[in-house]
Amino acid sequence: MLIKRSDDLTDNDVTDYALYQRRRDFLKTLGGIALLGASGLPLMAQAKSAFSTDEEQTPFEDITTYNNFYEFGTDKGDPARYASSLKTTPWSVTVDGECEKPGKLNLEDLLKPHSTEERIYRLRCVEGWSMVIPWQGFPLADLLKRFNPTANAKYVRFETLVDPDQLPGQKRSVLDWPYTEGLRMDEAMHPLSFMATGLYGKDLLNQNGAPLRLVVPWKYGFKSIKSIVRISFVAEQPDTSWGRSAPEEYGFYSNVNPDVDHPRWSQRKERRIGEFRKRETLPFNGYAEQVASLYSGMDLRKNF
Ligand SMILES: Nc1nc2c(c(=O)[nH]1)N[C@H]1C(S)=C(S)[C@@H](COP(=O)(O)O)O[C@H]1N2
Ligand SMILES: [Mo]
Repeated sequence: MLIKRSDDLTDNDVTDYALYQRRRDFLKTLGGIALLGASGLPLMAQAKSAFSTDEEQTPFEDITTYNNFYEFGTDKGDPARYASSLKTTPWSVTVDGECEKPGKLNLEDLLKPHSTEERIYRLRCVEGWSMVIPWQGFPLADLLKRFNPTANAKYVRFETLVDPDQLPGQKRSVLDWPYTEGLRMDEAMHPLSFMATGLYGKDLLNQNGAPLRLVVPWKYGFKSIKSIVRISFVAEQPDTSWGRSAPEEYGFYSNVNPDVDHPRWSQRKERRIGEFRKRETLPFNGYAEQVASLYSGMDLRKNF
């Protein structure tokens, strides 16, 4: 990562995590928290994305050790423990289906036209916990547009790598591999939908879905598919791994919705990792103002 002088910093710059931590510790000593933005950068240097929250960020340690990535096992610690077996270089992504310029791109070519920006998003897992994660990446729409989707492209389907040697959890049938997910075209093109390549100013660790993962902050976390190798424009609503495993529990839309219980638990509240008391879960995970209009006229109990 480029080292820049502080007067060169733009809103796209983020502090290296180690630096961030040192600044935090320094501030704790000073008791000078108010001088800083949530990321630890001096406020002067920080024109934060309008899409970012200024809620307290979950520590790097928690974001990288408390994970769901069933390709490495079902315990929260399994991804951090076993993810070193995933080889992310070389990496390529196939983009195909209803578009004028399909292709298989190596990661460098896929990323080249995009400058990265920071998005500090809430992540709400369907299990009832949440985090605040400072991602780096670029809008999904900017990537999709490069392939000229046709008028037949009504949905986008995403697929994670299949390789049981690198992803040992795939030797078991806890889910139907490959892990797949999908978005309706307008959801995919929404400015909040994000392709992440890093967090806390560092490249993504494997347990968080390196080298490229989706982030859709108004939907339950399982929509944010990791380690993507294929993106397909499709005419029909694609099925999803979680939908195939339990269709009555995991709908296609899976918008965060405190009014629609999971069949086995309430979705009214959530535990923000690091906090003791539970907090209220917000409709669309707090992004209603930006995304509720995508669903006008839809019955969100039926389309859960
Ligand atoms: N390929 C793949 N993507 C996945 C998962 C998974 O098991 N496999 N788990 C999902 C779930 S349930 C959540 S909550 C988020 C967790 O992302 P994080 O570990 O980076 O916080 O990843 C999602 N993406
Ligand atoms: Mo999740």
